[in-house]
Amino acid sequence: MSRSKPTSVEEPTTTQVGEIKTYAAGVPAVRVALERGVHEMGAVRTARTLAKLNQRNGFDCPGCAWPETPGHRKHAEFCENGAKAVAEEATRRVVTPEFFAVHSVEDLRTRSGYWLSQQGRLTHPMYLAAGDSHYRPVRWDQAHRIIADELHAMEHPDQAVFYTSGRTSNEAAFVYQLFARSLGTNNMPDCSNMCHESSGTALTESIGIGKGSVSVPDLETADLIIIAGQNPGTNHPRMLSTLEKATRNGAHIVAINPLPEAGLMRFKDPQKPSGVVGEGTRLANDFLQIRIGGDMALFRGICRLLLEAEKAHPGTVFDHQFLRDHCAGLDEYLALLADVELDEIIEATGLDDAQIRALAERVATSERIILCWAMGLTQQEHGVATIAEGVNMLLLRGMIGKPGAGVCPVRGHSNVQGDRTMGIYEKMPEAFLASLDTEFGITSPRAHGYDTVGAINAMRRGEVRVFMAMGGNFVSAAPDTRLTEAGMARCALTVQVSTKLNESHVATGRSALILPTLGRTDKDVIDGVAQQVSVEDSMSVVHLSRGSLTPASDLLRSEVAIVCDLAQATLGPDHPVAWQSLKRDYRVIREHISRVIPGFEDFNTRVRAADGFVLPHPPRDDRRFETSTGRANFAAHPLRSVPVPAGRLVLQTLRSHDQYNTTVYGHDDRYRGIKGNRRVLMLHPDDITAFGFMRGDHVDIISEYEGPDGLEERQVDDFEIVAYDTPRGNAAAYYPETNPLVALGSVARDSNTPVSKAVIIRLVPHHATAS
Ligand SMILES: Nc1nc2c(c(=O)[nH]1)N[C@H]1C(S)=C(S)[C@@H](COP(=O)(O)OP(=O)(O)OC[C@H]3O[C@@H](n4cnc5c(=O)[nH]c(N)nc54)[C@H](O)[C@@H]3O)O[C@H]1N2
Ligand SMILES: Nc1nc2c(c(=O)[nH]1)N[C@H]1C(S)=C(S)[C@@H](COP(=O)(O)OP(=O)(O)OC[C@H]3O[C@@H](n4cnc5c(=O)[nH]c(N)nc54)[C@H](O)[C@@H]3O)O[C@H]1N2
Ligand SMILES: [Mo]
Repeated sequence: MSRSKPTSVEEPTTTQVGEIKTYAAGVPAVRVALERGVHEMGAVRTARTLAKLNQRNGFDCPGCAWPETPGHRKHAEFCENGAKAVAEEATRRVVTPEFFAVHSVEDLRTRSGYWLSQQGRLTHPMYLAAGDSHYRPVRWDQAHRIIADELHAMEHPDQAVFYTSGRTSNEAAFVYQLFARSLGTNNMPDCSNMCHESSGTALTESIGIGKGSVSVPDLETADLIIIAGQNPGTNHPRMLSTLEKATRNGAHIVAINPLPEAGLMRFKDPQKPSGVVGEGTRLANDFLQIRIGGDMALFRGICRLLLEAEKAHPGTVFDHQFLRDHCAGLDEYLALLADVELDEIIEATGLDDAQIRALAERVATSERIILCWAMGLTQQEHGVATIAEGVNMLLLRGMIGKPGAGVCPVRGHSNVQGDRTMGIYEKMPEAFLASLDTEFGITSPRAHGYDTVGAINAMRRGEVRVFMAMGGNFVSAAPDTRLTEAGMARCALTVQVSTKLNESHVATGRSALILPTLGRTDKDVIDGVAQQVSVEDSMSVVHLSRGSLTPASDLLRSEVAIVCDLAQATLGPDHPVAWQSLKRDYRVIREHISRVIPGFEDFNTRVRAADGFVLPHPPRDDRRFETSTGRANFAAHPLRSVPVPAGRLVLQTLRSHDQYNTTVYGHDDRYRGIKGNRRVLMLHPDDITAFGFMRGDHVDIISEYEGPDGLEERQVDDFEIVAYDTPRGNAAAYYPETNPLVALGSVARDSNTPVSKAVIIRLVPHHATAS
């Protein structure tokens, strides 16, 4: 098959600012998706690929974790951004050894992440020896030997760290954690530590399981859907079809966000005639333009108003039977509510009295309420407390474990939830470890390992010898880019299992390996046998995924094969795990999973059902709460918000419409009307004036973080000011360009998630420091 060579990539420089869009999807979305596909893959490959997306016998979309509507796998279920994620992976461009011979690591370090990813799919295992200037091709067996030797040279297994991004299949994740634990470490940080960790932490404490409790049919039949801190039009576009259906069924939708995100306002379904012409469907009935970090105060204020209403009309607001039969900690929580001042709530949220009362009234009178959220809530210092407060609100109304109601943390990466189920977690519970040990005859370590921030700190102290990443782009996704890079540089060996080139391949340890792997769309054939993998979506549905495209090179290996061969090379032929038989037939891995992880009984049979199968969820299934008290717990955290310090701004770092996390697809943020430049800072027009700037001015951004040793400052240079509809004092800029501003020490209480949505900043004119 002929493949095109890497192309040079133009970096646009002029910024165009247009109108903020008031609707999402529609015809432009389909056109953009198809153009991108044809550009990367050619027409035939595009048609073939999109036809298999989210289909039965097809592959799971690598875009996001939003579920397929049950029974709908026969229709084309994809969205503009899912199609872009596929085009990005299925591109025909390739990065070969000749590419690395031309470009030294030094040279590649000067390139943007956009440029790196645009070069195409990695085709060969590559090795950067200590002191060398270029990556050179290496055989697979040599690569495994290099890693095994370095692992054997460690004084303690905890000198190794095994990171996972959330695209890794269940099967690959399971063998990966089995390898790490066989080696003797729980050092398994993952992208979830930077993502929904606050959700998992809060939900486990409150309802005994860290996963959402609703399904697509629940959303379609809810009468009140609250969407806080999420931008589904860009990040979960298929959710819009579900919301549209909910609206048609009479749901009232409330969007809580500092920004008027297009996808929350109106939706034009590109797959229906009504989406091609006309206004589309109104989605959010109410938009509450909240201040960054104000959500906990809003939920608490609502609970206070619910309490007042209950007092005024006893027995009409609270679900007394649910509270009596299933909850703990109510009295303590109600005592806390008694002290709430509504003025304090108004100040923290920036909303007015009427808005807060109207939402409280809705919450008091709706029969089926669902709370959806994503990064706007989790990546806050008080993210765990905020989510727990949202759950408190639902508990007062008995909204867990009944149809059409519940919690809906909308996950990011397509299998991030499954990876956690499979044991990718630095502190898996004893029951899992014991079961793993019994199944395989190993002794898993019991001491907790490092999470993402913990791993970076250990690297900086020089305590990590080998860092291995199963996918992702650790250097660019992690907070505090410069400190993270410095930490990587202290490792003896960094290993990246990747599909495409990124910053983590050029900010390396003293030596480094790139191991090219198959993606979701690629055919996975081992010893002539076609393999399938499985994934778990945001609503605990497990189903199969099978790629169908010819891989970018014959040398690509599946993640499962890479782990099993590495384990064999490291642990030797006498190790109790039969690594080679796991690698040859993934059904054997699923057999093991079925015995180790509750809910996976008869895995190989049940996963073949058209819609897969649903994992157990005790609160959802029968209002069972496996918490410390055996009941759903009211959380009584002190009220927190994010006031704007004088002369400063609070910055949130978010995604544009044309990126997948650290992978930048293009420089336009279509729905926000910002085109041609990602180094922009969105500010309220009055703030621009108040700070003495004009739109179009270029500034350097300095973040301020009060660390244990005093004030720490970090800086990024040359951002263009754009006027935007955001609350006063609240700014926004894109991730990952602004990650250098997020202090490593700035983490969410209890979940250790980097606070990427509330960075205190000040601005200086760009020229002042440019010379
Ligand atoms: N196309 C595409 N799809 C993706 C991704 C991608 O990069 N591109 N990433 C995937 C991943 S890993 C994830 S985790 C998800 C992320 O999905 P989102 O969480 O939707 O992503 P962000 O861009 O971080 O958007 C955060 C939203 O929260 C709002 N926000 C910020 N601060 C606050 C606050 O204090 N309160 C409230 N109420 N809102 C706030 C922002 O204005 C923004 O609308 O998407 C997944 N899907
Ligand atoms: N400032 C700030 N920082 C953030 C966030 C934020 O909102 N603001 N969001 C955080 C969140 S929610 C997340 S989830 C993390 C994301 O952190 P990561 O998951 O580490 O980052 P990605 O950008 O998704 O990783 C992209 C890389 O994954 C590789 N890849 C893609 N597909 C595959 C595959 O199938 N297999 C393998 N082995 N590799 C593959 C490609 O080489 C690609 O370059 O970032 C976090 N960082
Ligand atoms: Mo994420």
